[in-house]
Amino acid sequence: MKSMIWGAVIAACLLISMNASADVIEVNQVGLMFIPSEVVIQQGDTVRWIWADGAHTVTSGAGLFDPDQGVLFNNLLDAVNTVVEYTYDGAPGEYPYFCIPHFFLGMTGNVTVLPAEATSTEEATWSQVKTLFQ
Ligand SMILES: [Cu+2]
Repeated sequence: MKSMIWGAVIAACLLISMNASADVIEVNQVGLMFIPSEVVIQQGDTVRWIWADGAHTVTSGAGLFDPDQGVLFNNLLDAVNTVVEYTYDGAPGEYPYFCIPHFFLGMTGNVTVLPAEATSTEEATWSQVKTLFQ
């Protein structure tokens, strides 16, 4: 019985650590592509773009015709700036981005931000753990 309880506690702690901490999701620049071009993250997570070669930008927006392009971020991704990071702590939703010089060659990506569930999951898990000791 005791080992079952401790198993549950350890499982609960693992769940908490998985959900409560903000993640960093890596996207690689490979040629004229962002790989993976589509990522799904949680509110508060950070996307890290990693340069490989050439000169690129990581620019928020749906493209060069988007009047809101670059509002959230507009960074060089090149031999000097080899890593770009952005933490999506705004509203959940779709956040397209692109590379300015290669937009017309299809160098685009999208980040889907889901609502953060960390707090509610954490509370639910702890209430389950507490019932084991009552
Ligand atoms: Cu590019």
